[in-house]
Amino acid sequence: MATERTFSIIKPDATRRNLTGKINAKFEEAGLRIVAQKRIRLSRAQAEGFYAVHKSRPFFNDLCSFMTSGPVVVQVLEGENAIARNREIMGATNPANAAPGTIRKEFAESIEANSVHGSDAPETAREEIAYFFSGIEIVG
Ligand code: RTP
Ligand code: MG
Repeated sequence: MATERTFSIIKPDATRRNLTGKINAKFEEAGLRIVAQKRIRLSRAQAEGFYAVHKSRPFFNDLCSFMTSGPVVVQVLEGENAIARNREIMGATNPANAAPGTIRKEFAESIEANSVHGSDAPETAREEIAYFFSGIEIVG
């Protein structure tokens, strides 16, 4: 498997509790390199655009409100098999089902306020990276 890039968000529940460093340590310990990173405040339109795939789901409005409730840290992570590796480290969407040692098991507050986002496939990773970063902001 060649080196791969994935897109990550440290969500508002985690920035509010000052967990950015602890979450980044988990990525780095797992061999993922943070090749781009910025702290931003999502606008409603940016959140709705990012989660457009979920727009008919019952949780869509609450999710967009949550994602705009505080700063987020958007990131590009690089490494062997980075997309799957990152999803392993994040753990299940619902922290009640997340495996021990995962970010969501250790830090998530609820199924919605679950501390991190990670791309689920190569095509979504490419799209999500391009949604937030230009080429010169990514330094491998
Ligand atoms: P993500 O996209 O954030 O990496 O998480 P995921 O693949 O594990 O979860 P997904 O099904 O794509 O859902 C996106 C985000 O929506 C919130 N959610 N809330 N209230 C609910 O039932 C519910 N279900 C999902 C979570 O913040 C989830 O990460
Ligand atoms: Mg998802």
